[in-house]
Amino acid sequence: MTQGSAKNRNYLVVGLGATGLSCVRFLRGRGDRVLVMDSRNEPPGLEALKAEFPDLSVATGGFDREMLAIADVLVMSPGVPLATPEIAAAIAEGKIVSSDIALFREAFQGRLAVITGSNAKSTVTSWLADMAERAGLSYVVGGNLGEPALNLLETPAELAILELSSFQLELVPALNADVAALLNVSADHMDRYPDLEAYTSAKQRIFQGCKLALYNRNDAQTGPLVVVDAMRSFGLDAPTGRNTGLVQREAEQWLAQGDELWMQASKVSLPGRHNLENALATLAMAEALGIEADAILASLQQFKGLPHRCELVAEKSGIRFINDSKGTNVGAALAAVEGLGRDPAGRLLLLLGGQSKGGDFSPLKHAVSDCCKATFAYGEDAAKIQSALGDLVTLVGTLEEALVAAVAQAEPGDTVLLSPACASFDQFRNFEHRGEVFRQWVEAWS
Ligand code: UMA
Ligand code: ADP
Repeated sequence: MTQGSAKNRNYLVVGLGATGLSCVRFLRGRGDRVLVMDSRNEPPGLEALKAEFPDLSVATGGFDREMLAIADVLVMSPGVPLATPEIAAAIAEGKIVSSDIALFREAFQGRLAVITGSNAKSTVTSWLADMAERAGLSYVVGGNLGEPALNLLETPAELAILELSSFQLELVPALNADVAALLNVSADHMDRYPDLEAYTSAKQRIFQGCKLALYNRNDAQTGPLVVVDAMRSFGLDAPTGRNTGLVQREAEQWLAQGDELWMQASKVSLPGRHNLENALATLAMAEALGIEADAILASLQQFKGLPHRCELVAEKSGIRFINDSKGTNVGAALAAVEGLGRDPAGRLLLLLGGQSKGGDFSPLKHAVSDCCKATFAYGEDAAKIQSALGDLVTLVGTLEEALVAAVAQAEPGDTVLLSPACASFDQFRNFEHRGEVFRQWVEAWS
C-alpha cells in the first residue's frame, strides 16, 4: 500500500460521504486528477460537490467498472469494505489503495496523537483535546470523531489528535505517530469482519512506526504486536514504571503514574469506573506529549464529557436517568453497567435493544445479574438479547415501552440506564436521535 502525489495519476475517490468530500477538496486543491464514485443512487454530498466542482466526473448507483479501470489510486471511504467484489478485483489488478488518513499523514508536519479502541475513543480523544486547549497548544482534533482529518489541514497546528476506527486503520500504512493508544478490544462491527481476530488486526495497525504505544494492561488484545520504540500501559490496578493506574493511600484511591500521585480518583469529573480508565489513558497520553501538569489536572476535574455517553439527563422522584445511547456494542454496555451499577449493586434498570451488528450478548449476563434490578429489551434484536440473557430480560416493543416498564418498577435511589449494546438504525436515525428520544421522554415524565 503506497500513497504519494505523483502527477499524472488518476485518483478515484470511492464513497461520497464526509470523507469523500474532504478527499476531493484536498486532491483538487493540490492539482490532482480526481474521479468520484458511490454505490448509492443519491449519496449525501452530491449536490454540494456538483456545485463546487461542476466539471468533476461522478458515477453513482454502483461501482463503475470504467472508472475503476482508469484509476491508478483508490482513495477509499471507511464505510466501503475493501472486500467489496469490484474493489477487491481492482486491488488484485494492482491499483494502489489510499485514504483520507493516509493522505493526512503525508501532509501533516506536526506531532500526531492517535486513538483507537472498540469503546471510549471519542471520550479519550475529546478529553486529550480539552487538555491541549487548557494548555494553550495549537492543536486540531477530528477523524472518526466527526471532522474528516483532511479538513483539519486548513488550520495550522502543532499537534493533531485523531480518533481512528478499525475501518480507517485498514486503509493506512505506518502512521508513525508520536503517541498511539489502543484502549480496549471487544466485538464490534462483526457484520463487516470475518472474526474478532481480523477486527483486532485492523486496530493493531495504529501502532505501526509509533514512538510511544499506550495499551490497556488488563486487555491482552491491546498490547502492541509490532515492534515499537517504547510502550506504556494504563489500568485500574497499581502502576509500575511510567505506567498509569490507581493507587490506594489510606482511605483514598489516587490516579498515579508509577510512584507519582496525580489526583484523588474521587475528583475525576466523569462518572463510573470505566471513566477512571479513560482518565488514566488520557493522562498517560497528555503526559507523554508534554502537556503541562496544571492543564491536565484541571481537565481531569472539569472535563464535561460528551453527550450520550453515560450522561445524567435528570433526577426525578429520586430516580436517576442516564443516557448512554453511544453504548452501541456489548463491550460498551458492559462497561456502563459495571462502571455505574456495582456500588450499590442491584439498583439499575437497564434498557437494551436495537440492531445487534452480529454481536454476542452473553458477556453481559453476569453483570446484568449482579447489578440490575430489571432489564428490558426492545427493537429488532430483542429476542436475540433474551435468548442470551434468558429470564433476566423482559421483552417490549420500543424504547418508549421499555421506559414505561422501567419506571413502573423504579424506586427512589434507582437508576434507569439506556446503554443499548446495539446500533439504533431499526427505530432511529442514529444514536444521537435515540438519546434525544430518551431525553424527551424523561423530560415529559412526571
Ligand atoms: N456507503 C455506500 N456506498 C458508498 C459509500 C458509502 O453504501 O459508495 C455507505 C457505507 O457503507 C456507510 C455510509 O455509506 O454505511 C457512510 O460511509 P462513508 O464512508 O461515506 O462515511 P463518511 O460520511 O465519510 O463518515 C466517515 C465515518 N463513517 C464510517 O466509517 C461508516 C464517520 O464515522 C466519520 O466520522 C467520518 O468518516 C469522518 O472521519 C462514523 C461511524 O459510524 C461516526 N464510524 C464507525 C464507528 O464509530 O463505529 C466506524
Ligand atoms: P467510541 O468513540 O469508541 O464509540 P465513546 O467515548 O463515544 O467511544 O463511548 C462509547 C461508549 O463506550 C460509552 O457510551 C460507554 O458505554 C462505553 N465506554 C466508555 N468508556 C469505556 C471504557 N473505558 N471501556 C469500555 N467501554 C467504555
